Amino acid sequence: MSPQLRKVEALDAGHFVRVEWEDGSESRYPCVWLRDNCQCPDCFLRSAKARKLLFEDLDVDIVAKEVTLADREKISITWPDEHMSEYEAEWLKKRCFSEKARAEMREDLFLPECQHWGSDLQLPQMPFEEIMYNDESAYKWLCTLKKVGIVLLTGAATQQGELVKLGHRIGFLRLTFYGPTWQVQDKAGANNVAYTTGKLCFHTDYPVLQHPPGVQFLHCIKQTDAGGESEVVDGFHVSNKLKKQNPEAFQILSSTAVDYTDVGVDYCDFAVQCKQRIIDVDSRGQAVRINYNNATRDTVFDIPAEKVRPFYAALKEFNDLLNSTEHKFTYKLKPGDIVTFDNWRVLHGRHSYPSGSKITRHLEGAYADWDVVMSRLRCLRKKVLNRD
Ligand code: OGA
Ligand code: NM2
Ligand code: ZN
Ligand code: ZN
Repeated sequence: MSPQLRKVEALDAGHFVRVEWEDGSESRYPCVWLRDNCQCPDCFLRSAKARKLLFEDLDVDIVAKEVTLADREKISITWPDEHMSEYEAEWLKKRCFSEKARAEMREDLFLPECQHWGSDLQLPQMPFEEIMYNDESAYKWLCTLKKVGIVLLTGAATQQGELVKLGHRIGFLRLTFYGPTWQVQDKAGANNVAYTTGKLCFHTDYPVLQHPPGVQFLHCIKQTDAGGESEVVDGFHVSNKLKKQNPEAFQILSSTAVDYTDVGVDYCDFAVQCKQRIIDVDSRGQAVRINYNNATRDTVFDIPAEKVRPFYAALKEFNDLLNSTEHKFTYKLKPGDIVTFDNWRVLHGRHSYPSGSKITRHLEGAYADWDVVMSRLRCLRKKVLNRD
């Protein structure tokens, strides 16, 4: 049932419109915002769900000339130039400016809920088949990926190409200099430390890119008997721990711009450089992205010499916390497994494995952007919950 209106009035010399709802609650809307968001065909292009009104044509001091309750489900406003706007109750209710309504809308749009974990992680698992063909399952996969940061998909074929299919399922994959998908295996003259049999300590992929891939997929095609285990750790959880345990180290890692470099040839030749803070924080100091790959951290370090040792000390603290048994979770991929994880949050590593003349281990990898993944999540939600 759509919310019902009881009353509407102009306030503050016409700068605000106040509506009263059937349940006695009220909402206040600034007139400049109402005029800006007029839904008439002159102001709004319905087919694109986008504003036609030019900002040049918006009077930011506008006041309502007349406000009326058209019926219980609509208000109308006449503006000083006689332009008329109508707003539906349901549309208004969703856009209420109260703290509570805005928090609800924020949650709906961005699913900010984040469940932290340590070595107690119950690695969420779903059959690959199911998420490929069932929308409810795919929706659940992406919700869990957002909330927990990692989901293991099982039962994929043990050949290349499954990640391209997964890419089509969400929309499209993120192309990088390592190709549309890439083969993690021991390579002669490896152009990346990942393409050796060596241990990879906890890292996020590709901090050398200004906008590192938000989501990573690793599909196990072949797994070695000895070694090659995977490790993951919740970078947001560990960042919180660091902030409590050593606020100064946290401050250093969340403010120092670290140089990253990646030079070589793969999909095409490349010479990438970037500065990133190892712990990216939002305006409230909450970690929102970890940018840490020790292999691609540049030898060039563009900070004053006296700040170098304190930086290393801070990074050592963080690295130690990442590796504490309390925080890390170890598992081993089986052929047909696809681990999908939040590359902005979850750091991953792998144990070394014996090298030899034969390829004993092969993962296919791919990236996606969070924009694409969240877009698919919202579209699936609309489909499975039958709503907008
Ligand atoms: C990588 C990586 C993990 C593995 O290729 O960046 O982290 O298990 N690989 O080989
Ligand atoms: N690979 C796996 O930051 C990085 O270099 C991560 C990327 C080679 C595509 C590794
Ligand atoms: Zn209009
Ligand atoms: Zn990696």
